[in-house]
Amino acid sequence: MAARKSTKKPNVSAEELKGYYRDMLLIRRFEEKAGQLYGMGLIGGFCHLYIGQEAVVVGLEAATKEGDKRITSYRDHGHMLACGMDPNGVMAELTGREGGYSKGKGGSMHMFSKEKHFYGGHGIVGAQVPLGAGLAFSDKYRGNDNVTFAYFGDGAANQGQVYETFNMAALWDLPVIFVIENNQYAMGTAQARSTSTADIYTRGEPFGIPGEIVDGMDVLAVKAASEKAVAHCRAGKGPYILEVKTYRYRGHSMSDPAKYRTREEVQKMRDERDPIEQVRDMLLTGKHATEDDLKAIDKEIKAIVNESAEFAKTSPEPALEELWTDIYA
Ligand SMILES: Cc1ncc(C[n+]2csc(CCOP(=O)(O)OP(=O)(O)O)c2C)c(N)n1
Ligand SMILES: [Mg+2]
Repeated sequence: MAARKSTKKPNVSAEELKGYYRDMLLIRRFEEKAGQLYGMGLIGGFCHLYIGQEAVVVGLEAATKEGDKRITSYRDHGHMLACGMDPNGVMAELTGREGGYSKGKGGSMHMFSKEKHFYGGHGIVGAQVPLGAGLAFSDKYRGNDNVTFAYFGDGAANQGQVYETFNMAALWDLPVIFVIENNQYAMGTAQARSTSTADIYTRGEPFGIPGEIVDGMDVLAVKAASEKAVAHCRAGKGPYILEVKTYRYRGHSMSDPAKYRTREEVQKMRDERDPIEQVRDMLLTGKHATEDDLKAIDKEIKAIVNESAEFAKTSPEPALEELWTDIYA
């Protein structure tokens, strides 16, 4: 991989580039705050942070329109923020409060937004993939040109249901983009120890599903790939696979001792490939923004994240009667 400092020219406007910087920074700072609240005991249960992977969702969302859908795994806070869900509602769900997206009853892995077409938040590895194809089926059935983004990890790519889904999606030309967020690890297992193929997207070939590898640390590369995949799906040509190579800086979850990789490996990625720093460099070296402009964005994000933490601490716990609502039986 190339070193971070590059002379690459953005093929987007300065405003767009600043927007991506802002959106990625929101996810980074939000996740750092969630990590702090977890450390303080204010968040319980599982909590999987997205730090390092921000360019994936921000780049993919850059090619979406109203009506498009997204569904993902338990590492989901970034996806929610990137599609425009309210940081207050997400953080308050993490702390299990009434103001959370699931009224405090779902937690980190179980949040949804009908308004933003965000369908969770799924703790069973790979389970969201067939559900994603189902969402795409509903749009095809209705005859609109909406696209569904079904995100899953490199580890999830070894689940059998993924290939049952590939078959149906290809057979019925479903408008679904399978996004493999390849962060190189599934819990403590490196890709090479669990996965027979080096490039996972090639597993779409037997089903006739086209795909490609994308540099997931480069938000503009992700955006370009997203535009291509979206155009393919909207044109009725069926599913598409994007294998986005990325990296998570933090442990698998908050309880990960991280003994399976070296500190140096993580530090090298941070120093040379950080997605936010890359855009920051591009903005400053290309004179698309000044240090002061970026400081103003940093300040705005800090205020949003602090407010979400305050809301998440002060929103009341759900009332006891809520035990009997939003349940099947
Ligand atoms: C069906 C199932 N098997 C195992 C687990 C335990 N588990 C949770 S996350 C995970 C690793 C998944 O890794 P990957 O798909 O690469 O996603 P990442 O955590 O890297 O985002 C495993 C094995 C589970 N939740 N569900
Ligand atoms: Mg992974």
